Amino acid sequence: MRNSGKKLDLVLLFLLIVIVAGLPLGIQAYDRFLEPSKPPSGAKEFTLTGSAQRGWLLGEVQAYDIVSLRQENGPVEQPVLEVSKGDQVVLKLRSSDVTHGFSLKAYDIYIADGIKPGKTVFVSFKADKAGTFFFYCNVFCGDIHQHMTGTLVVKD
Ligand SMILES: [Cu+2]
Repeated sequence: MRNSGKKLDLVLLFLLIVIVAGLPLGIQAYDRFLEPSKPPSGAKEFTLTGSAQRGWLLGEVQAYDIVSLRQENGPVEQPVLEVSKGDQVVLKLRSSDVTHGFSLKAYDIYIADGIKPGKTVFVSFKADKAGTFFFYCNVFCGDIHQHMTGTLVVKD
């Protein structure tokens, strides 16, 4: 009886180790699974991940970074994207928490149904106007919503 109890403990311990070790791998695989398609080759690609605490974060935020991101109280990020006139630009828009939105008026880009966590919204356009343009979140997402902006610089 005692012996079988110990065996059960070992089995449970083993299961726990498998779960703890396997979870990050599973999350990574899931993140890759969410990535639907490759952007056109030669395009300038940027990933912007919306955070209701930190604004637009440049780059990918993995699922396992999100918990620490929520605890951090860093400055609001306002990224600057630089491209050259004539470049094809691909934006990969993601959210790390709540539904965000995206608007880049100068290029008539307006994401109407939001950027939801776990989904990637692709925006592709040709940067045919030189100048400095602002993009922002167009879905109210919390305290920093008004500051959730960034800049696109298209060099001539
Ligand atoms: Cu937002």
